[in-house]
Amino acid sequence: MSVVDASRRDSPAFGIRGVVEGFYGTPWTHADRLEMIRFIGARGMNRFVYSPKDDPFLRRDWAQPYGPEALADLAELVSAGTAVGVDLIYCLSPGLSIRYSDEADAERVLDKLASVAALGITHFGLLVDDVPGRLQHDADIARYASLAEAQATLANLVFQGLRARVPGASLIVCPTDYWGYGDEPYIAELGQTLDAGIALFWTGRAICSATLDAADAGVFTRATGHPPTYWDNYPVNDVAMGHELHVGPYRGRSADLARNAEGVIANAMERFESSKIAIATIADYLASPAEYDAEKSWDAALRDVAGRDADAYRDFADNSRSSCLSQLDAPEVTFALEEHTFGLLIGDTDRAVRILGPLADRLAASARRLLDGPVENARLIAESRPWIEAFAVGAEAMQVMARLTADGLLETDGPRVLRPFLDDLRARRVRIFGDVLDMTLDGLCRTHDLPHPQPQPLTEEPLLTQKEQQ
Ligand code: 14T
Repeated sequence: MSVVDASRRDSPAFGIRGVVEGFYGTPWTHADRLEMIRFIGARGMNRFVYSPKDDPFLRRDWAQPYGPEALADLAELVSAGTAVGVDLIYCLSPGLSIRYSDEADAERVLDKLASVAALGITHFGLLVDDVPGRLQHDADIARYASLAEAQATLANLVFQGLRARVPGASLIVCPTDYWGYGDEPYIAELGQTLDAGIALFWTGRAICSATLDAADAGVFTRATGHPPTYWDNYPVNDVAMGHELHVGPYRGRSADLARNAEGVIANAMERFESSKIAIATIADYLASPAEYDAEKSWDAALRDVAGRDADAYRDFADNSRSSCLSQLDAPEVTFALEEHTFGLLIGDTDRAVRILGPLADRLAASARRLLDGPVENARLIAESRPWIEAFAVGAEAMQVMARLTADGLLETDGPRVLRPFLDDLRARRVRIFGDVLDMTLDGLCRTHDLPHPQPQPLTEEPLLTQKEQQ
């Protein structure tokens, strides 16, 4: 038996592998959903979790019945999924207003789920994430000792009702506290009270977890009695992450995670086309965690999604790696800038520009290619445009840095010439090049002989006026 086979046996692939439309923002279109189902099905994933946060029929107006058009759309998602091996998990989020103690409310949940079960859906989710962490209705406070007890009671009732109505139905619950060590009192009580057949979502140590591993999954499993299904908040970039574009590869998930976890569902970005890059790498990891090579998978994903612009897009995306998953935000530029700084410090101008000069030229050319087109995946570039435009500014700043350095003018002209680039980059409010370019430019814009940074005139004019006044 080969080494690969042995490692596969030790770290089995995941049973549940999918994507969730679970971001805050404008929901994807129906056409997008169809396309995503086909995209992930072609890559071996088997679940599409339907949970757009801003769809009123799922959250605010959860009890409201669907009209015929919405039902027809859902039916089409189901059949598209069936064709490619992807099952839909339909999720309802009644937590904002539901009375856990009210059996009529439980019936309303069941009626809503039954209305989509009629379309062939058999997997369901009951999501109570991002709702108040305490009971609010007086009747609930009187009836239950804890939020966990109230939610588990409702989920068990719904699960039994589903089983009676839909043969082979499954239910997964997303808890209110959905991240942490996995053995906190709330999640432990919820898990222990839930019917053993109900699955649980969990995002790991944090809302967006840097790592997921089998040891943590084991803690969760022991405390709750249910192995976690990870709701992995990558590549999603909503709420406070809107300035980052998550187009880097999947990282930090251990090769043996499947030992103690049911599976992984990746939360996507509202930016649909851009999400495909990370999702393609996630599909590779989930199919074979032990063999997953993040950079190799990423290269293939970039070719898949960006087509013949993959090299140019890679130059851009290599500088847009900032996320909770990534230690290095911009590896190649970081190296070049470190060399530049070191060359300056040891008085070796040639060394200072040797890496930076050609790299800056290459990145600037890639930026122009992506911005000026024509490009193969126009939607990808349109979604990424604010970040690519900032990338172009940064690449040009590095070209200017290299030229000033080569001409021996960096110290005298640097502050004046580079300051507008730094201000421009900061004003764009998108994260690109991590911190490294900002810090380098900031350092070069400070004049060393002055103890305090001097306010910079916006134009030459006030300066002339000052001189004239003297
Ligand atoms: F369901 C949960 F597992 C979960 O992660 N819920 C949301 C999710 O839909 C959202 O996309 C994600 C990333 O921002 O985080 C959860 O939502 C939040 C997280 C916050 F920190 C909403 C508000 C927050 F302050």
